[in-house]
Amino acid sequence: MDNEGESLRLCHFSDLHYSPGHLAESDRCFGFAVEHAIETGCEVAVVSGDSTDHRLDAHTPALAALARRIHQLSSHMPVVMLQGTFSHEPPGTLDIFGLIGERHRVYVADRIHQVALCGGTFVPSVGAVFTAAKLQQLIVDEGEPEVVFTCVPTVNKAVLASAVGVTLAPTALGDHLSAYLEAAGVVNQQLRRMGVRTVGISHGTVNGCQTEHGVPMAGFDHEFTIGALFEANCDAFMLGHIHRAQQWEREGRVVAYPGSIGRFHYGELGDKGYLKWEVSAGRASASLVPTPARETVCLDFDGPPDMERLAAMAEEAAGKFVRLRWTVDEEHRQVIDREAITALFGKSADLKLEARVLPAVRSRAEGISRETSVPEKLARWGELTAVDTNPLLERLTMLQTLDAESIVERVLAHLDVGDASSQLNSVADVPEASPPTANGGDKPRQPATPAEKSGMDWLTDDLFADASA
Ligand SMILES: [Mn+2]
Repeated sequence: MDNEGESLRLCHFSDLHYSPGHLAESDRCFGFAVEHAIETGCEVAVVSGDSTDHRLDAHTPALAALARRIHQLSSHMPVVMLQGTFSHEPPGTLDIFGLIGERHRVYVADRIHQVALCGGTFVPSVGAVFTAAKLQQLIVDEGEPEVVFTCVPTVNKAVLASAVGVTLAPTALGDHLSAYLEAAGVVNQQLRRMGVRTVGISHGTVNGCQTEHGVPMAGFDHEFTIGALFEANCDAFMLGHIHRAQQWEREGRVVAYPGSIGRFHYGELGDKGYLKWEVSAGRASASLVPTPARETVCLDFDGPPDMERLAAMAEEAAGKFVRLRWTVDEEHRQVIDREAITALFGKSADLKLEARVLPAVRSRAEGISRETSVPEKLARWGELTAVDTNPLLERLTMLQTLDAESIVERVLAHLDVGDASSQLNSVADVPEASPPTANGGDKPRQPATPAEKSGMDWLTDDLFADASA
């Protein structure tokens, strides 16, 4: 049959991230998408990587749920599943899906190669691309393919690094992939001339694309440039990995990410969904069909949350997933009533409270560290605390210039002088030291130390005070 002008309807899902934690979100959204694709007459399905979120045991309900959806799809159309990020989808995870096709086959693409879909059968290339001879043979044996896929699953950077060296690996990856895409481009151009549709499938980052948080991905270690992808000469290039839907068009050919099937994190921008593609030789279009992804609301307060504003926001956040963040100084952290806030958002699907407490930073003596000598530091401290530091400076000089014995002698000498003057100054305040005369026959206490003699108290009086001052 001749495909020219006739378009094939493909459904393209990506980043399903099935896991116990995401099961409800993944399955509500992927379930919706699968049913929608079947109802609206899609003919071929593509899952472009990260079907699972991490290593899943065989008995995990999430794995069974995913298998059920793939099985459901395969009762209506052939399915291609591409290997995604290794940490999300350990190599080998997809193998089992190759066994569960119902009326149609489920094809697992876990190496760089091309594969033709001919009358419902997947015929893979032996090497990285089809040779001209093999293509001729294929058409003779099976008839003209409905579509030929160029598959570029996640490349294991560790393997590449061991081959080309760690420093070269990041850029070597891009170089290797663009060399491959160029080679595939030659074959795809041939196919187009024959009127055969060509579709690329890959999982990776296009330099300059935007993440789900609106951050542009710019760097030299990304897998692709948009130019390299168009070099592959595919009518449609179906991408996974980036969770935000976006697309690029050049001369009727389109490269697109559907983004993740559901909303797995707070603050993700834009609609979630799957892409419905119309692909004919030399022309493609993709439109996003939104899935019922959960709605998230992110509230941020610089300071304690305003309860009146929160009450108003809570009304609108009914049924949604709410994340409330605030930043407060340490001394205000007790002001926030978490229970009252939780009560306000009782109608929300979930409430996540995240407090950021700023530690109190007090400068004890500003500028003290800039002074170079101890006397200068002391003087600075005195300035800041309004303390007369002159007496302290005298003592500091003593400590710095005299030995312990001389200091003691000096102090004692002061105290002896003080003994005389204390008769004038201290007697009234220190009754114990007053002459024991008319005290009803009590035995007079004998002053035992110079301090007691001078009427001073070891605990409270300044024994070093200059008594003559
Ligand atoms: Mn992903």
